[in-house]
Amino acid sequence: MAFNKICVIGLGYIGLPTACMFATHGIDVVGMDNNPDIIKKLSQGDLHIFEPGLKELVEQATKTGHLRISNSVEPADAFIITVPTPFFDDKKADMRYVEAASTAIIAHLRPGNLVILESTSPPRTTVDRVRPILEKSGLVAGKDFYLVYSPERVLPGKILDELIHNARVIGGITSESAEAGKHLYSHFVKGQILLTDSTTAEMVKLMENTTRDINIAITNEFCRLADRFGVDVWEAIELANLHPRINILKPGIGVGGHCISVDPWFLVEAAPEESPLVLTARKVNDDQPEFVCKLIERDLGPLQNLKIAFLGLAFKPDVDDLRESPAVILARLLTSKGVDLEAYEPFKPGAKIAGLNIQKDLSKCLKEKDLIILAVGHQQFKTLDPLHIKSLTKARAVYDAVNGWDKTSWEEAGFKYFGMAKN
Ligand code: SAJ
Repeated sequence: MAFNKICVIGLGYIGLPTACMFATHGIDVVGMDNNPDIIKKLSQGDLHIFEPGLKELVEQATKTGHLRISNSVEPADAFIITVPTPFFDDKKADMRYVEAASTAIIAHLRPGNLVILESTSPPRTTVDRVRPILEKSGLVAGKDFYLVYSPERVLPGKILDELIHNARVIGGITSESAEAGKHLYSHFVKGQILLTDSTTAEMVKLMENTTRDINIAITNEFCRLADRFGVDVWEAIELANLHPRINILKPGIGVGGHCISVDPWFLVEAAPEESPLVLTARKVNDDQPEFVCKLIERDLGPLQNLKIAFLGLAFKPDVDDLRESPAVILARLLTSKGVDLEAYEPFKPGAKIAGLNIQKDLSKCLKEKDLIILAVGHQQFKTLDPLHIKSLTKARAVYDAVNGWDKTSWEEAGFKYFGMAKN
């Protein structure tokens, strides 16, 4: 089976790097997205997202002549669906993008084609939702064309390296489908390629992200307990982690992004009776911004009319993604308390978020303030020099919600330092 041309549907954080990987490994790739702004930007050589090394990779892929950007699906040997799977307000999976992408393939599907779903999806999506749509073509999945679920498992911030080196799970609806998937991904994947069925592969992905969510929930709960008992949670975690079988994660202001804060809901929706722990972890992590807001209020007194410089809006350090960001939720909570809050996000200075004041310039953001809150541990925030910051602001207090700053240095520079569950 030869894959001379593939069509990647959805050019976001996963689709764009994946399309480029194939193009730089000699396969003709049509990268398709139906967002005109994305198409326009990419066609001009600009990127709509930030990921280390991605701009260079897109340039490299474009130079090879193997990558073409388009606003429609085209006939190909393989189709890869990398569209978002968000949730609705009631936390039920919104599968409209996956269904639309599958529908767009129908007219182009030919015998011998391979269709791969990479988007994180509820269990049985491939067999129960994608398969019937594709079979409207008159072709039978597993007989006339191959159908695979292969989860993306790359970490934002390390996507390019992990795409190549992570183990890749390939779930076929038949073993021939899985083999076809293996054949395609072998073009660039250097990690192990492991074959299974599509529903197992869907579960693998959901289990990974749910485990991480639960591990973060317990550390956030430890943070609340440590605060209650006057314990420095960061010190306690460091000591506990010296145990050979313990690895407690870092507490924070909550869990965000488009993956870990979303995917566990797919299990809760599909089987609520079997997933009480998953649901509880979700609730703990979703409540964390509220908990942090209460701590700030307790430590700083009434917040009304306080002028705050709020550093960071991304869902985690050193990424530009603001989706489901707990920093945005915390900033909104503080604003709702009557705080005069101005936020600064270096990875998306031009971001516009309803109800939030966003300043494009760090110095201007710091200028006439009473308090500085460190909400995201971006490297460029962690390395700020307290003495230099002192010269830029009249604020003399900092609240470090992510244990990103050295208490002594800030105190020596003349700031009152408050840290979440930190002595
Ligand atoms: N977080 C903490 N404490 C920690 C680690 C993370 O509060 O110790 C928070 C982060 O600040 C962030 C959230 O959790 O708000 C998620 O961050 P993350 O770095 O744990 O994960 P993501 O969402 O960037 O990427 C995850 C990864 N999954 C796992 O590590 C199991 C990645 O491998 C997946 O490919 C990705 O989800 C995805 O696309 O599903």
